[in-house]
Amino acid sequence: MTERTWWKEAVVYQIYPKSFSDADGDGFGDLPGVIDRLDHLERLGVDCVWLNPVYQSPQRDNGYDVSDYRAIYPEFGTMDDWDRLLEELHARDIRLVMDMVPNHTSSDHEWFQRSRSEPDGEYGDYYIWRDGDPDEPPNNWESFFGGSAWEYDAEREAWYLHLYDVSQPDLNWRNPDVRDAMADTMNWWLEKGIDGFRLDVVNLLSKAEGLPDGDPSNDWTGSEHFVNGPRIFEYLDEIHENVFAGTDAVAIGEMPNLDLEHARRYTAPDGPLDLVFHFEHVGLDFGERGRWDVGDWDLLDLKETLDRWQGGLDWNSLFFENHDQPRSVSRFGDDERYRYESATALATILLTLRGTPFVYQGQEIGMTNGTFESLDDISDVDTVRNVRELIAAGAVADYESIRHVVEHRTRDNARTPMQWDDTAHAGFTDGEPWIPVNENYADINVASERERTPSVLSFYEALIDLRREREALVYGSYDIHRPDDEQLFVYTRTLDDDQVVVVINFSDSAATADLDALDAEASLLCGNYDDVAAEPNGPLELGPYEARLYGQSA
Ligand code: TEU
Repeated sequence: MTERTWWKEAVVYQIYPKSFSDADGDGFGDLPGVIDRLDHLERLGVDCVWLNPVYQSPQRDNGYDVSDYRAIYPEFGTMDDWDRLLEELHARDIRLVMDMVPNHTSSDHEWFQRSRSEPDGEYGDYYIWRDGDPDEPPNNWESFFGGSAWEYDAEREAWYLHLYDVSQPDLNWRNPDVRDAMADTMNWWLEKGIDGFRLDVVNLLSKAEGLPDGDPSNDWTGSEHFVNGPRIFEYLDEIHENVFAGTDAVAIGEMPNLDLEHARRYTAPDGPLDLVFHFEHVGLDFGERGRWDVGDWDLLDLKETLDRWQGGLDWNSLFFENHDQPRSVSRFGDDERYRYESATALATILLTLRGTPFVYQGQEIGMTNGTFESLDDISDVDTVRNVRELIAAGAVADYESIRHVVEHRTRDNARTPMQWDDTAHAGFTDGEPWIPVNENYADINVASERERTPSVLSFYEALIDLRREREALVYGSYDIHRPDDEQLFVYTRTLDDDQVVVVINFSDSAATADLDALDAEASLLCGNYDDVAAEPNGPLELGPYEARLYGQSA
């Protein structure tokens, strides 16, 4: 029997504040801007906000390079603004989850500055330093953003490890002072009244003893030595004990390269975390060059992955988008012919599978991927470094020959400004936005979505309402039907004597569905097409990307 908790019932809305709403006209989204838009969240019906990092930071990786965990980056506003945001959210019964970055800091952080200048001082052992030949990195591990994961520091005359950008040195979690400092920081925020943390790359904290070379044929060289490393459960249990135990704050682990077996252990009743993010379904479209290629996927692949995680884990985190992923309607749907239909079909999956759904800003209005004419138009450090690396290695000739991959994949797709209305810069800012607005903003924006019927936005609102009313959609068991159907995604959610049947034609052609799962007296609860009969009356005739929910007795 699943224990009932607030975060299982919640729909979470992710805000990437840099691109959400700019109140002071500097082109950079901010906390007062978020406060100005809370009515949108209230109307959408979400229960919780996950806010991407707003701490002091040089912004090389848009805030995942933290230089002070207890201060707000001035372009986002002040600590008073942050306090007001928390108050305004709570006044609307919306919780707040902050983003914590425990694996690395910015190289501007005082800890790193002192670590490099005073090797024998208090912070000397806060990072992963190795002596040795300045021309030869200590091992062959790669940075996720491309190139070696090591940088030689001329001041300390030693190498430091950075699994991400060169400005993001990895903390040394073997050092108990580091673990205490991170727990203190998290407790400091919890005492301010927040409702939990999303923990960045938290399965990478423990590195293998001796830092051995990795297998170069691995997609991310070295990862077998730092993904779910030898002491990871010890570190996470300690965080649980010192930070989360005895509170109802949620602990959400973001975990690259996470497999189901580890996910189960991390979220077991006596495990350290409540929720984990895995990336298997958003890796289905990788190609031969991994992320920097576009590969083929089909509905059977998507169903197989989602179904395996539904069956394998008691409680999933459900997402198709976040600030690191392209727009889901462009990636999994059809953002030209069937934008409304496919965005709402995806919304149906997101909001009716078993687990906690995460809606990323703009997803609720069906925002799409952008166009990026040259590498100079890209802000994302991940894309810029990796593409430069591929060009330098001769793997691709120039930007033009990899442009289709970049436009499909780059994290900038998620970071173009939120589209509020059809005024200049989509109503995001009165100034010059830090990243250009998607060209389609005059057509796709919150105001126009509120006017047109049907709309992606009103569908999200309706489904979120339904999820709140119908407990089977939260706590009900999940069963797939017709797993081998190449066009239809069909499953039931059952709680006691109540059952919801979810039927989705996830294809761009019409489909007929004669479903054993559906009773003659089932009644339509919700759908993304108009004029659908209230009762099934025989086989269903479904249009492209049509989604329907029926209610019936179990
Ligand atoms: O991302 C970590 C990361 O590597 C994955 O999210 C990756 O995108 C995924 O495995 C899909 O391939 C986190 C943050 O979300 C990201 O914005 C930061 O740049 C990164 O950590 C470093 O802090």
